[in-house]
Amino acid sequence: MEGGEGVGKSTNLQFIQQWLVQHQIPVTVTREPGGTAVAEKIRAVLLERQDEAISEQAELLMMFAARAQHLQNLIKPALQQGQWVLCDRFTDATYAYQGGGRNMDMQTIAWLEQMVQGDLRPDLTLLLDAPIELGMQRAQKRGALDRFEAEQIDFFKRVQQTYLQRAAEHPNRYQIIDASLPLEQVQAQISAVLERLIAQ
Ligand code: Z5A
Repeated sequence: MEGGEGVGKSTNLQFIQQWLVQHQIPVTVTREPGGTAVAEKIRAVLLERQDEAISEQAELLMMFAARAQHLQNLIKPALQQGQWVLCDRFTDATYAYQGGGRNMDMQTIAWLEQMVQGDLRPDLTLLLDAPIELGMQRAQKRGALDRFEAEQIDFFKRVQQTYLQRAAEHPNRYQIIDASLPLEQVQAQISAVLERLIAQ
């Protein structure tokens, strides 16, 4: 599950989890950065607003350090047990935020992706897309902003553009969901995608 901030990833993740359980599909729900005890500690460092500036390189490497822990200790074991893994953000977020948002080199990200993941990629990426201002309004209702949420609007525009570009480059894996609509209509779009997926 991917998208800018406040587009409804957490809300719809719960909806997908319930949908899969109703269809008797075993599922592990998780998130990035995070998902294991060590990866959650890295998440805390990444999101906290602190006095010492975090360099872009350190941020990128911490994303992949957390991902390596997550893959080894949670995602791969779950897949081996036959579970579906439903993840709130994954490596497309690194392309979008570090590559697009921070203008870091996409080839370096691709190299790290290959090193950490080998050939493992998501089967399906749902991109929840909504106007940036709408997502920010929804997210701001929750109170204090984290280190990413405190970025300027141009940063989020680059993030959104990169997501849309990646969706165009990987049309078989990506499904774009119009997340600006009322929740029932967002969830109807998601259900239709899931119906098609399990019918394959
Ligand atoms: N990050 C990165 O830079 N590189 C990486 O590789 C990875 C991550 C993996 C943490 O992400 C940060 O890490 C993230 C990118 C970076 N930073 N940002 N920004 P996160 O996923 O934990 O944080 P987030 O993107 O800010 O997610 P969020 O703010 O929790 O938003 P959300 O999960 O998409 O939204 P929500 O909580 O489900 O919904 C927000 C509110 O809107 C809530 O009150 C809902 O009830 C409401 N809502 C949801 N849908 C609707 C509709 N359709 N209508 C009306 N209201 C709605």
